[in-house]
Amino acid sequence: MNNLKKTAITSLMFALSATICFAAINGNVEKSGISGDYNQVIDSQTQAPISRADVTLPSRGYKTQTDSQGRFSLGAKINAPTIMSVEKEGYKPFSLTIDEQSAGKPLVIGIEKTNPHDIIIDKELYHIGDDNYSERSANAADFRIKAIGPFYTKIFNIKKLPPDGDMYLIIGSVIGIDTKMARDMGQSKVTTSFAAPPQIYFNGNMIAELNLNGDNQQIKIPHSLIRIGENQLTIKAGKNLFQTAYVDYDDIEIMNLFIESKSKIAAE
Ligand SMILES: [Ca+2]
Repeated sequence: MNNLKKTAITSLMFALSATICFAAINGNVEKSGISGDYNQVIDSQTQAPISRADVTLPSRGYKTQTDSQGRFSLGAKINAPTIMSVEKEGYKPFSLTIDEQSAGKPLVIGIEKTNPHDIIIDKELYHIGDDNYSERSANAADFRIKAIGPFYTKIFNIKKLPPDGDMYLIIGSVIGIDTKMARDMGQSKVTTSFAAPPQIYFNGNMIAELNLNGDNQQIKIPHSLIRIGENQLTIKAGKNLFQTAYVDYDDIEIMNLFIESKSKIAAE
């Protein structure tokens, strides 16, 4: 139980750090003297512009590429939280939840090169749930992609353990969580009910509950659960705790699942 509490607090901290990070992204913006405002993708280490990166709004079916200066524009009007993805070979999958306000300003997005120990589990956007949701939910005003059902599961390979470090599951972006905490934080506008948090299972063991929406949520994977060879990740939607007549799963969208290894010294 104590662990769950800790996870909730950790999630909260990550949500807060995601907010700070987001502000930094916006704060990083430089204006072009010639062509006015534009969005740009850069290498987070060298600050060099990245050309031909794929920028997508998967739920809108929108896709573009950065130009030779790493610049791109979003062709869609954003009026509710929407997951934007940036993909480039050799770099970690990146996603960011944007809304009307953040999409209205130029974004400078720094992406990071992959490390040899990184394991990409899935780069697709998934809608988990039952397609029955309130318009006031903490999701895009309308989920455009059909739900895959109340859970997501995937088997993937781990070839070797990092020499000295812990493995973290990274969830690139998640929107639509309508827990009490999400409501209290102002993420969800649902006033009449709330849902149990989505649960994350690693090889059949629950390792975390997600109480908040946000980008780059990190969950430590207990060493004892990791196998060399096949491993299974499962994400189960939470249930609406106020619907007793039938089971109503909390509809969420989730994107970019991968595993990063971090040195123990750096993590503590
Ligand atoms: Ca539902």
